[in-house]
Amino acid sequence: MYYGPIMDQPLHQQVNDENFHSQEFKDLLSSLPKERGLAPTYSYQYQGFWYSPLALRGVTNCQKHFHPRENDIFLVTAPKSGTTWLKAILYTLINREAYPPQTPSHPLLSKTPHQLVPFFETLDPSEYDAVCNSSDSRTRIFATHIPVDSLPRFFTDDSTSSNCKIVYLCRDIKDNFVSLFHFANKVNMRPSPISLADAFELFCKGISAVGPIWDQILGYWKESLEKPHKVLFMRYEEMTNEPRFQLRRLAHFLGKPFSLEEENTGVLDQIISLCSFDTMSKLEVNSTGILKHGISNSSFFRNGLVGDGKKYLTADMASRLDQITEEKFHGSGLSF
Ligand code: PPS
Repeated sequence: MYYGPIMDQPLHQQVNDENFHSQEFKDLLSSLPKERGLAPTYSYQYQGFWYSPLALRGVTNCQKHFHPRENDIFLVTAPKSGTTWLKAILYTLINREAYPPQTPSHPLLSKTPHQLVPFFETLDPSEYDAVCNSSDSRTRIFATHIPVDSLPRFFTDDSTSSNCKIVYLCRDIKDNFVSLFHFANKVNMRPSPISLADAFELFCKGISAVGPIWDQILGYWKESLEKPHKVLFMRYEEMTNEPRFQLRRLAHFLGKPFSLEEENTGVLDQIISLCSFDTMSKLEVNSTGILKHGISNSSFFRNGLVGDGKKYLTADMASRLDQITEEKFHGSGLSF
């Protein structure tokens, strides 16, 4: 049965389409707790996290059908924490020999980061093998929001021959929530706009894209401490404040450290500049057109500022988020 994307329908219609999901998946949905969340349809709770049907389909497909290649790279993020940015950076970093960042025909100038590095959640299993976004055929780069405990074991299991690496990126919770709120209304996730107050309540209860966000972050934080060779934990704010240091760290983790020559000829700065918010958001490919699920390319670029969340939240909202964050991360060594 066909249950891939239906190209000429917007996302909120696709997920309601009878032919979109297999019977097996529909049976799974009907067995799960459900709530009204940010998505146009119900959100479903699966293995402790809340998903739209589309995202959940990506998780279950990954669990059942994904077979890794030797050096696959998974970029995992909490939604709206800088995925688009790190997709661009990872792609440029991995392919810098084939496509030096200053080349006028660089793929990032004509394709969006989401086209070059697909989200698992938007792929049909039949498409996994066709992903070819690295000059090394043993490596593919995927992105996903799947929590660590819901990933197939081979991602983090040391006993397998797989050398898969996970790059995890998160962001200040207040900025993350505000970015998600704007995105939800911009892409009409619901038939009518959601208020900041309603979105906030859902977010605090964890009923948001792959929420509770704290649990998703904490899972990868712990995994990165236990298996630093498998999981690299990154933060949006650190990428903003010290991009060169973070880029070196990322390149080293992926086994592609910068050579002295690359350092001396400014390759790091060229990657940073090519993938910057300013450059990316002004490219025609990112400011026009829509992705296959009906989301406009421009909706992934708002302002890319650190600390922007505070402008939108009341003092009570900010302190409630801070309090939840403190309680959830207490004793973990992780703080925001
Ligand atoms: S998604 O839907 O999960 O893929 O969205 P995601 O890309 O994670 O988050 C979107 C936010 O990231 C900002 N953004 C960037 N910041 C810095 N540099 C670059 N190149 C970049 N591209 C996107 C984007 O503006 C969103 O943040 P806000 O705070 O809403 O501006």
